[in-house]
Amino acid sequence: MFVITAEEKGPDMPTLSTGEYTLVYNAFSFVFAAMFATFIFLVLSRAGVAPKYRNAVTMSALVVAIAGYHYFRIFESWQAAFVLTPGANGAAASYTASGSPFNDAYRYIDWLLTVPLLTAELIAVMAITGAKKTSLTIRLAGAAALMVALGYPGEIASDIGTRTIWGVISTIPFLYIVYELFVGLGPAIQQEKGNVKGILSNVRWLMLATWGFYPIVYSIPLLTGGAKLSATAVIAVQVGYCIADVLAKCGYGVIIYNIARLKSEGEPVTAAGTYAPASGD
Ligand SMILES: *C/C=C(C)/C=C/C=C(C)/C=C/C1=C(C)CCCC1(C)C
Repeated sequence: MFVITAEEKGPDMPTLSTGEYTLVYNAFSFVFAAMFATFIFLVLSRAGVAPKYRNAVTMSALVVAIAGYHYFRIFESWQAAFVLTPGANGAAASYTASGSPFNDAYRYIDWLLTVPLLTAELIAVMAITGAKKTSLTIRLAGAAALMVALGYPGEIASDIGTRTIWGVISTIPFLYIVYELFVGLGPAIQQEKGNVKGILSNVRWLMLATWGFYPIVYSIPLLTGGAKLSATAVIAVQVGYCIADVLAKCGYGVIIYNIARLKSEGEPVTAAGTYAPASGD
């Protein structure tokens, strides 16, 4: 027999109107579809880029596959966390907590895997090679994993003080990533040619804008009067993360693919019209 402690169970979910419940339900469903569709697109398009850029496209596909799986689990967890309860005396029905916890860990495990991959795919599509490439990848992916791990204790905490402290600590590796994107990657972006230079430069802004969205969403409970689990806070956090994930994973993945395709235009093509195999890169 398992005994579930209050700590493991987590705080109870608030009561939601059917409209509020359905909004989050539909958001999860939409994100699942977007991840699935992006995965198929990337897998089908991968052969259209030169072999040396295929790793970047593969990583994009892995990101949306991992996220799609987790969204499916999050979706199930959301359904299990609520029961439809008829309203008393003719009042509208509502969704009340079932007692089964809504599992926030799926999201963080997803980020732990996908966020380092997102940084690695940016480097994979750039003209950085050798030791420099390895060291940048390790530093950026390491900082990304650290940021996610440090945010988790705050996300599951039921008191605002704990949420604030871990949020602040997790912001340190986040700022380091921003620094590397804008300062560390600067020289490598300057070496790129034509269109690619402009797109890569813009990708950094896309990353800053979409990634910057997560700490804002994380802070919503701090702004809504400290009640972490008010209906408004729960809905805003879930829908907010959904929007950010579609932009930061699907949107970003398609842009990385486009960069790979543009850069492939300069690569040697065989008589059969396919790209020559990579020469030990
Ligand atoms: C696909 C998922 C992505 C790109 C997730 C990115 C997540 C972040 C940039 C999270 C950052 C956080 C902080 C900077 C402080 C508060 C805690 C976090 C983890 C939400």
